[in-house]
Amino acid sequence: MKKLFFAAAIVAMLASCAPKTSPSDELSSRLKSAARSGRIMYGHQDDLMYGHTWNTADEAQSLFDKSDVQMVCDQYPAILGLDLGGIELGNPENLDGNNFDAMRIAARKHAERGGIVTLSWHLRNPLTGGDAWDTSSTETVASILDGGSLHEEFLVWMDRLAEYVASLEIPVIFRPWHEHSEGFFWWGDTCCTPEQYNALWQMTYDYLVGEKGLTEMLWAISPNACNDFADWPQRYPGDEYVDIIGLDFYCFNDSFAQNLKACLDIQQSFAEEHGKLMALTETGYEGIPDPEWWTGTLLEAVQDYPIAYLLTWRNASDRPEHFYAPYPGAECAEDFVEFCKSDKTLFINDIR
Ligand code: BMA
Repeated sequence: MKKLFFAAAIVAMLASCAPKTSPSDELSSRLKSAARSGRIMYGHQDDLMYGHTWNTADEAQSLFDKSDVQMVCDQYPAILGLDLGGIELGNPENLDGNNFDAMRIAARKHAERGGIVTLSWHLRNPLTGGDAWDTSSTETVASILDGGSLHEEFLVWMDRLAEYVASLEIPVIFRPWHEHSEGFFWWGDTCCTPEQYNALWQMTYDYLVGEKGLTEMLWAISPNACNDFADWPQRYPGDEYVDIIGLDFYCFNDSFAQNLKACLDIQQSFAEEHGKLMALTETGYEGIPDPEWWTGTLLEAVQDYPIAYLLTWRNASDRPEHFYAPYPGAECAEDFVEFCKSDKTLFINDIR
């Protein structure tokens, strides 16, 4: 009996000395093993919130089990993308009309099913009062940095975001300040210097992780396209602030696959050089006019890269032409089923 007790005590001691794995370490391992396996996790923005012809906002109480993707291929995406735009003001809904409480339920449901959640943030322009696309001032970033006139106000914006993210109680991939290699947003390359951009990212990280204790997030950075990708290491806050090197790259014409591969080559070198994961953080072809786009173009372009996940944008329920994933009856649905069955992709059942 005594011997047994000692053996149990030694096992317990050894277990307590073993390095602890945090939820975000586990998340990172899941992404790494996908990248190593040569299979890419598929993700869809707002997948459980609404689809081409439906919206959970119209339901009295949603179970968040409906999904355009799931209706087409019988599997939920591995990755669910959600956007926090509006949380900074304390709004009840995000910029695309998703109720934040409903988003919390959807995010948890997705995680319970074995999926992974990624959060982007199309936040308002704190200086002009405009939206994320309001690039009318080159002073916005400077105004919220330490010493800027709106710094304290911006801390309140981050407090609201932090409270919401903590309330999800799941590890997430956080992807702020995206597409900064172009001038789309007030934090883009036409609105701030590389030094200001890097300071913005570092401040966000230090505040959310250091002050607010949000340690269970992986941080993804994602320039848009990359004709000038050679420049983008300058708009990079440093290895200690980033876990995933992303890329946002959409299809507009026939040169998509070729141009995407050229970008992925550069992205892969950068990710390897910095020892980071690689992801295609936003992609898609609005309205998917090519019925064989999924296997014929997208998969063909990405399959030889160690990409952990790719995420296609949303199927807006109020804009019939604005969809990036199939829905029942869509012309590309059959091809998407092939994409889902391919041994190069991972959906939710493949990752749990
Ligand atoms: C864009 C469009 C917009 C949307 C924004 C943020 O690409 O889908 O309608 O508001 O993303 O989700």
